[in-house]
Amino acid sequence: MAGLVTTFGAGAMTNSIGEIRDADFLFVIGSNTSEAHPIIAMEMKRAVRRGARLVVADPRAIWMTSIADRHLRLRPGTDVWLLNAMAHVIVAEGLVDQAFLAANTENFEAVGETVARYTPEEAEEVTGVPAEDIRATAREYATTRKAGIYYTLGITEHTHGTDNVYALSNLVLMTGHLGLASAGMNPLRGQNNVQGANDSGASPVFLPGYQRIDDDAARARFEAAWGVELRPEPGLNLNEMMKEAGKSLKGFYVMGEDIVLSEPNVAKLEVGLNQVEFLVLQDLFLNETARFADVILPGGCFAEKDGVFTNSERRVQMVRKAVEPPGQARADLEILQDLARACGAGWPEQDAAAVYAEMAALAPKFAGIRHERIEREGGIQWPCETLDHPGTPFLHEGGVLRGRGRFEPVEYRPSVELADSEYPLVLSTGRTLYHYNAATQTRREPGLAAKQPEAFLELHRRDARDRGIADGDLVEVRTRRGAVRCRAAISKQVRPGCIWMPFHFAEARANLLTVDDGDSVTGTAEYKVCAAELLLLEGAAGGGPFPGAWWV
Ligand SMILES: Nc1nc2c(c(=O)[nH]1)N[C@H]1C(S)=C(S)[C@@H](COP(=O)(O)OP(=O)(O)OC[C@H]3O[C@@H](n4cnc5c(=O)[nH]c(N)nc54)[C@H](O)[C@@H]3O)O[C@H]1N2
Ligand SMILES: Nc1nc2c(c(=O)[nH]1)N[C@H]1C(S)=C(S)[C@@H](COP(=O)(O)OP(=O)(O)OC[C@H]3O[C@@H](n4cnc5c(=O)[nH]c(N)nc54)[C@H](O)[C@@H]3O)O[C@H]1N2
Ligand SMILES: [Mo]
Repeated sequence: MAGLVTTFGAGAMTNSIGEIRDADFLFVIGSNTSEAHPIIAMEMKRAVRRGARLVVADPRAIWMTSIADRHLRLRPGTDVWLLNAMAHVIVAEGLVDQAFLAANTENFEAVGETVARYTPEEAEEVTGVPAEDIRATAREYATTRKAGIYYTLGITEHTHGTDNVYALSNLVLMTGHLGLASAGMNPLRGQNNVQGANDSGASPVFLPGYQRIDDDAARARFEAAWGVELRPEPGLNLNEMMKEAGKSLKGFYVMGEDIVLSEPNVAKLEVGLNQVEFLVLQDLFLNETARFADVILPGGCFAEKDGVFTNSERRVQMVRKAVEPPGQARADLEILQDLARACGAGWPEQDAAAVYAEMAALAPKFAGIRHERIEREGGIQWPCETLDHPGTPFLHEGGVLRGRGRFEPVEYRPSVELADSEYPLVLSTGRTLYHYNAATQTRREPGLAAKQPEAFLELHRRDARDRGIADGDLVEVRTRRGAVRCRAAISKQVRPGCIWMPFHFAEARANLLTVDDGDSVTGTAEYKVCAAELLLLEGAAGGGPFPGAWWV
């Protein structure tokens, strides 16, 4: 979001899911789409079947690479080299969309100068991707009109995540692939309502509707409506908060996150949490973080409350209460309202529809959206500024929202922790089809739990042989921060020298291993790269072929 706000003026997917099927060129980078976004992957499949070209840039072989025209199997963390080299080819071969550049962008010269130094031949040395593949991909992308970019955490979960987004934005701007159907720059959102959470101001910088807290005029509008004074300074981001646990932050209110499972370098975080004086957990279940809680407020799940979720394509959709929350559990909104009243804030009686209407009155992007309208018409995509506006399927039509799209030159910076003689392997982490993040929900579902009952570590046959490890053996994975035990899955998915594990499993927490160094702009941790070593545990019995990836 930070990268896209800077370059285009709006931090969201530029285009819609339904447009994917009509695209002629799909560039999927750092997204395991078929496992993490299966519905979107289905649209991609549909496009490929129609004849669209698909290029996947990913260190791992994933299901998407099995239907791709080309797999750019880059070394982890080298995306800036790959993307700058593609820009190099586009400039060198005169494929820049000059008309779009003149009418809609600024600062191209700076990028032109930078990418001149990023030759495909040198890129091949750094990334491992053949120079000819880089050239061919750049040409195809630049010369196809309906060409879209789709990316997720392989791009953002790095210390240079925002740089990666800038490098991608530069490609979009120099080819003019913006403001058109089936094109654009599409970050596929992770959680069902992460877009809605950002939209409504769950951020240390933004009030609802991406209005900055340090913008005096915006703040004054909210102060008048709420009858309170607001502090102008942005708060701490998530990564900063975790580092301040038990230091400047003595109290924690954790709602809908299992922090000791999903935050990086959790052994260090746990030391801080032990110093925290008061921790409230509002969750559906006693998750791992519950061990640190003083008070637990049982929240109702999605099926136990009314409200809206905003999906990846900015579409605000209704969620309706189907069943009553069990026991003492209550909808999150009711819990928060009661808490505010107990604190003397004097909040009025408001249902979810009234809360949304209040936000719409203060945030122009959503001014035309109401629960009643969605009930009548179905989901609406913002921006939607008036009650008779139909909503916006793709952004930047007829002009970039920022005014002019901004080119941001970026230089390659390596990941913070590289493999060395002591820790010679590169560990990356992520998710699988069968479990959802902290897995508090999916591991309670017997069908899913049976499909994937336990943690595993994927490794290349060569690295297994070097260490005397057989498929299914019990291994210990070690980094400078901690160690976990799980079974080894010998896999064709990972490159030699690289290992991979899911972060879903509480008994083998991948985040005991990861680094907590964050992106320089957003603080997002480098979950995708750290240095590791593997050890075969004595006496571990090989259990025959071990089912790691579901499709191999
Ligand atoms: N089944 C299931 N679906 C989910 C989730 C889940 O837990 N389970 N979680 C949801 C959430 S919150 C999110 S954020 C999304 C995440 O969706 P994804 O980002 O697709 O999920 P990851 O498993 O993190 O996969 C990241 C991909 O980036 C690649 N990658 C790693 N390092 C690099 C690199 O340096 N460069 C490049 N180019 N690629 C790299 C990995 O090999 C992998 O294919 O999924 C959502 N959907
Ligand atoms: N190593 C590694 N770590 C990662 C990642 C990675 O790729 N690698 N990915 C990161 C990413 S992108 C994400 S998004 C995070 C996700 O990590 P988390 O946010 O911790 O995981 P979730 O499973 O999405 O949800 C957390 C909690 O919300 C609760 N919950 C679900 N619905 C509700 C509700 O309606 N109300 C309330 N109050 N609680 C609810 C669940 O029971 C669960 O305890 O993990 C991050 N951590
Ligand atoms: Mo996520």
